[in-house]
Amino acid sequence: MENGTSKFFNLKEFPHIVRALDRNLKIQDNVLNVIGNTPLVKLSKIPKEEGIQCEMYAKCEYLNPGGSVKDRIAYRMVLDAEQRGILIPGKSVIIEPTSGNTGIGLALASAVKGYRCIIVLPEKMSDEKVNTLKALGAEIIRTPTEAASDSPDSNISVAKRLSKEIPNAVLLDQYNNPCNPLAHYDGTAEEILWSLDDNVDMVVIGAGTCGTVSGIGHKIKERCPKCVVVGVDPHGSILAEPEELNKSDVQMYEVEGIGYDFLPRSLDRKVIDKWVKTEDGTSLQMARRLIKEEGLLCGGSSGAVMWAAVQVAKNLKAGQKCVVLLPDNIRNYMTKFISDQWMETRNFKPYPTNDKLWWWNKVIAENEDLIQATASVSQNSSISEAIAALRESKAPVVNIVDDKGSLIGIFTADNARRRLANLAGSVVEDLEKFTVKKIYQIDVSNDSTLAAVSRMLDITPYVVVVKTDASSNIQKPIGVITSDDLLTYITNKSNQLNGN
Ligand code: P1T
Repeated sequence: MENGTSKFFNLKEFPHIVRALDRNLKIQDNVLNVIGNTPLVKLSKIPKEEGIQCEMYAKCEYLNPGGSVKDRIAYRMVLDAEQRGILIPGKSVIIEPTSGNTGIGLALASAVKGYRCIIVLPEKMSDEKVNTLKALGAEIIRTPTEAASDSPDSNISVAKRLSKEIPNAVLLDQYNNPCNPLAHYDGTAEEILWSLDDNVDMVVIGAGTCGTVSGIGHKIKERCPKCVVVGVDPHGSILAEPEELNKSDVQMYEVEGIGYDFLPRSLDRKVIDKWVKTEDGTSLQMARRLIKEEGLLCGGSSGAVMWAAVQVAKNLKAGQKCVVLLPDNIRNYMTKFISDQWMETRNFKPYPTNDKLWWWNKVIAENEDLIQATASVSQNSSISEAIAALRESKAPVVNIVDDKGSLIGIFTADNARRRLANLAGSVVEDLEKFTVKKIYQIDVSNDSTLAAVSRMLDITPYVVVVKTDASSNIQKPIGVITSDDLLTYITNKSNQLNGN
């Protein structure tokens, strides 16, 4: 320090690493200009650990400005509709059903170009996507995850209905719009072929609308016919072929963006040589490995694609080239698979061990005094009845049960207030709309430990306790545990152990 100011480095003294500037434009007109031209990055650790002989490359679509591969099709659909006079800046309203990323791409284009933008997405999709959309100025409508695509409550049906009701609305419709596969036929595929001098042996691509895999597949078949095109589809979806592959008990999967319950027009199974079915646990574990071992800050479907690629690339020889497309960014999942607790509470990762805490491995019994008793109401009850039950029981949740007494969800004051505040109209007396179905719960019939409860309480205010009857499969609600309950239990028992 001299005279109160720090002495800055003499930058000239240091060795310099100057990379060639190979970008063609020094200044971009707007951020939409930088969509595409994503890097192809060689993978090193994972292929080696998995005993893969061939070279593997990641097409880093997550580096697009909106954070996903879907920026490409969003911008392409907007440009096309503008050229055809369907979209008029300052006048038209863009409405789109999406799992979020196409929505972010459209909201990005809308922000730059001046459109009102309404995005309809299922509840399953992350709050991080919703917050990004809101920050971009989009309006959000959420639909039930379990609604089948052809039901009136699905995001696709709601978006269609709104596009008829709202003046000047335009539904670009990624499922039926040729610009979706075209963006990849003209863009993504050309880039991959350019990077590898038209010499690719395998491409592995996640399937949602299937625009990416069909568009790339078509161009690859023309220019590099030896290349094997692999589609990646989660269990619980019906996109894969042969159809037997799609037989599954899976009702809901966590990985966002891939899989559907119908065949979109933007799917051309002809150009897909092989399908791999994936599951949540291994997909999300692989996404975490891509981040931790390769430094690629990608999302969950990237993990599914990489897991599938590891299975099929085992058949390729040294010197052959396999491209894995990573669709979206870590940002969409900061409170989901990036969180250890989120992974643990879904059995995708073991709970951490802790030998220093006497209570950590304690198994919870049904009659444990740390469980607060809760009241139950039938799913046919009114909101007023649920509120009355909440008041009377003094526990923070009321169980909502079916005719057989099996738990289907919970009612909480916090959630009810939030939903009321978000309702456009007057108070709705329909308990279904106020039922929280995504709940953190432990089952006393499964030897659940206090470690599980403690880790869950890191990410939720209450853990619901249930007991499953092995023969009837009925989930009987037992009660609830809060941080307060756990803390009181631990301190009381610790005092007893210490003889106080
Ligand atoms: O739609 P498709 O080109 O098949 O891309 C599949 C895909 C894979 N991974 C993620 C994270 C995605 O978001 C998607 C597709 N997303 C949408 C369909 C959407 O509306 O955002």
